[in-house]
Amino acid sequence: MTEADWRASLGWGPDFEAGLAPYAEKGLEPARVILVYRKQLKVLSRRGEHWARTGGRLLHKAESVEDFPAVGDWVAARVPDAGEALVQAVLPRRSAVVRKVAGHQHAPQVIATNIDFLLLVMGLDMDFNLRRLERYLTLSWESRARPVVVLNKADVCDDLPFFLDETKAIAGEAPVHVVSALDGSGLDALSAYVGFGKTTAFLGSSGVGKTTLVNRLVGDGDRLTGELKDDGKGKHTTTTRELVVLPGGGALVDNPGLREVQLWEADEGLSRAFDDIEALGASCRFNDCRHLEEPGCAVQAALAEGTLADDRYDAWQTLQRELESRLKPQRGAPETKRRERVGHGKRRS
Ligand SMILES: Nc1nc2c(ncn2[C@@H]2O[C@H](COP(=O)(O)OP(=O)(O)OP(=O)(O)O)[C@@H](O)[C@H]2O)c(=O)[nH]1
Ligand SMILES: [Mg+2]
Ligand SMILES: [Zn+2]
Repeated sequence: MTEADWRASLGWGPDFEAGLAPYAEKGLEPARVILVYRKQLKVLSRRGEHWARTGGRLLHKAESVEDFPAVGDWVAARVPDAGEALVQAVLPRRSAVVRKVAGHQHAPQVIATNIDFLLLVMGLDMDFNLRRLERYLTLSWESRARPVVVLNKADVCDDLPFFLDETKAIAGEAPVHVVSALDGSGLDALSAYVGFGKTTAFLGSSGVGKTTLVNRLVGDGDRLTGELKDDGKGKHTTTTRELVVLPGGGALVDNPGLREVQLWEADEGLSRAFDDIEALGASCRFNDCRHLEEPGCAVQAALAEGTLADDRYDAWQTLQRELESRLKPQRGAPETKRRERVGHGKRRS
């Protein structure tokens, strides 16, 4: 494989080329972060895997933990023949999946970057939860990766049409696939999201079958990605997030199950995940309508008519409030201002 083919197989493009240019002049080469373990990184260069550390300049320039290298990043690195590589810069990201760390108002966690497709895996068993899926979709749209909903464990579900309809009703533009990682049904459809030049990440609660799916898609039955931990009940739980390169090109990122998905920033994400409410909002009388009690609110009208489901609206409001309360710089003041503005917005022409 040529250097160019190697890069292309992992999704390299003109955007990264441009990002690398100033560093290439200094003799740095591109590498992709495949593992982050505390302060240590593992990167993949054309010449193989290397342990790496983050250069002081990068750490110094970083304004938040979001700027630190994360799994999936393309970086400019000095890669010696032996010993640790040194990561000097993170190249601008195509996408970044970021959530808020539970219990910390100001702590983002970058789950993975430069993801093309984010496979949101939900089990067609007790795991099924549309409100949680809405969170995942919001996070996905905000990340700029394209979400794909995967309903797994079709083999244990006795009413597939019902669950499929319910899911499609909230999935918006995201495609929905029903599969069974156990018996292999439906998996062919997922091959469109995996392979040469693509990076595909799997997100979902613990036990939904992410690792089983990854193994199926890698096509090597015994290959378990990441580090697996026996939880004592004979179950294997993924504990490490790792980017795995497929034999034919492309990369997969398996993830430990998320217990909670709290949103970090999701303005755009919320609009896209709730494109039905967004579309209705275009007909509200005021263009800054908050869809609460304003006169001429198309969202409230749809609720009254029953064309918009109450629980869908409630879910949107919950996420909206969650984001607002996080973004609020000081308690009190901004809320008052916003309330004053309600109903006094510009009238649509
Ligand atoms: N019935 C059924 N069981 C499945 C299917 N896919 C996975 N499982 C089982 O579900 C359990 C959990 O699967 P994993 O692949 O480890 O789940 P995971 O999402 O990687 O879980 P974490 O690593 O903890 O996040 C295992 O016992 C799998 O055999 C499926 O399609 N049908
Ligand atoms: Mg797993
Ligand atoms: Zn409105």
